[in-house]
Amino acid sequence: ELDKYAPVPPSPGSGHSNKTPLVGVIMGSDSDLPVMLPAARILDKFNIPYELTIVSAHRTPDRLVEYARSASSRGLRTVIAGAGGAAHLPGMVAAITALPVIGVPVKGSSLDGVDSLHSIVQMPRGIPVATVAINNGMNAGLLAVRILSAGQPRLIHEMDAYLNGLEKEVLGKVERLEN
Ligand code: RP5
Repeated sequence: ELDKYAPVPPSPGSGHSNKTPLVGVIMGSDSDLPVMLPAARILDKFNIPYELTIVSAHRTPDRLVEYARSASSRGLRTVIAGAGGAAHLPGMVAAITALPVIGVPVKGSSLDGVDSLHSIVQMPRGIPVATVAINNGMNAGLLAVRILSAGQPRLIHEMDAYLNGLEKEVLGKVERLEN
């Protein structure tokens, strides 16, 4: 069953272990991959098992329904969905599964990604999609970690360490600039 959602391409990180995936990273097209890979890299960094695949809302509607319907029972805890243009993938997934869905607006060849941003962020009443900035797959990964960290001390601790790392990085730059 899980093989149907085999990752593309294989990740060098720990996310693609034999463990049951907790996060589904999906995208409308392989052309979205450069934007979505940073989400996968974050999940690797936090040792969170995930699956990564293509699900297109308009080109593979049956696959979309099957993916979203089975997501929770297969063990997923959250879904990150990226798409460009009239980006209905995250909203459709959120309509079918009760899991939290994070939408990544992908910048296409026109309208600078604002079309995708509006499509994802402007979900009507009742079906929320947590939307990150245009092309910001990394933040989608980080938000997924935060969602999973509720009640998980290991992840809270590692996220705190990550934030400390960001702070140190900036303070190091301040130091170099001022001295
Ligand atoms: C959307 O259309 C995809 O999410 C992608 O961002 C965009 C273009 O897809 P391709 O024409 O590159 O396959 O469905």
